[in-house]
Amino acid sequence: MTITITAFERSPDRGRGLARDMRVRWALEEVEQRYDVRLLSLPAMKEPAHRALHPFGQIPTYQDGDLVLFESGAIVLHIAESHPGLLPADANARAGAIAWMFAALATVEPPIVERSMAVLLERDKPWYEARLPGLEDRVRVRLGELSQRLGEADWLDDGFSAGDLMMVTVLRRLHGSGLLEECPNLSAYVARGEARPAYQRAFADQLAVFTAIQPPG
Ligand code: GTB
Repeated sequence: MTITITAFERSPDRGRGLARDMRVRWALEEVEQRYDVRLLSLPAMKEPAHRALHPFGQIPTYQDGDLVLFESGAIVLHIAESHPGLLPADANARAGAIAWMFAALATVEPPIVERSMAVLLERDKPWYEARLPGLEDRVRVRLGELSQRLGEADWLDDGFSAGDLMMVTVLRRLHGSGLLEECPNLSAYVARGEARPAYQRAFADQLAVFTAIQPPG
């Protein structure tokens, strides 16, 4: 049975790999699973046919035979649990890697997304200039804590895991903000993730979707 995931037909990130299908693509590449991608327009995501797969009318979804999943964290965890390569064999180490996945999604991602949404949607609002520093400080707190914990290590625990995959995809959303560069070990950590061949394949595939819709010239 072929795995099928969904992604934006026209990603608003213009192929920068920031939409959440990127983490699913990367996980599938890490465990060397082939997959198909079904591209969806925004209106199509809100149609009953897609809502049957995703109650919130979003991407990504994951289908493999009778299994239908939504939520990128649940999808990456399923992939990591179904194939070797993304979770340690030792039960305690495995639980630790899963804890890092949750930390990425529940503790580090929210202030990063809140900042991104303000930059994207509130630039023209009278409160924007006053609000941004507070939002950035909340991101800085988490980055500082994460940086302290990572120290000089390559990955959050012993070897690269689904926890690192999730954390790197979350931190990538700060590219261009200057915030990541304030913690050089985190910048290097993200660069290490992005240098992995599986990441590179996933990135190229999602970029090709965007490039294909660009008018020639
Ligand atoms: N918690 C869910 C998950 O992790 O799967 C969140 C899924 C989600 O937010 N999906 C977004 C979506 O479908 C796309 S990824 N949005 C359409 C809608 O809600 O109608 C979020 C995203 C979008 C764009 C950028 N960007 O341009 O940089 C980055 C991230």
